[in-house]
Amino acid sequence: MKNTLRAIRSPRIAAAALTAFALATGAAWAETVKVTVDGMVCAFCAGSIEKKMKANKETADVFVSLENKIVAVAEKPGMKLDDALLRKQIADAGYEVKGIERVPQSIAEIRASVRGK
Ligand SMILES: [Cu+2]
Repeated sequence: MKNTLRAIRSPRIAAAALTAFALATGAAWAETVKVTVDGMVCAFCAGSIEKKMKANKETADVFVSLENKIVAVAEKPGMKLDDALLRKQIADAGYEVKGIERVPQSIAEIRASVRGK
């Protein structure tokens, strides 16, 4: 029991447990494309990337965190953004993409976790 509690405190295992719970209960499932971007230094950088991401027809919502170097893009239901296209769009705008991952979080959850730091 003690080990179980310790395991649940691990963020990775907690996330896995949440995933299992959401799948088991059929709760609304969110996946967000989380891009780590280098070179954003001001609100203008953030705004221009946000605008670019919003122009893609697959985009439902965008959240940019300058401090955390995050550009999070939510996709419209049933639509999928092309990672290579996002990479190119951000690079063409003059920023460096450090990584792209799909995370099991909504934009609101990412925003909340960033604010909580
Ligand atoms: Cu700037």
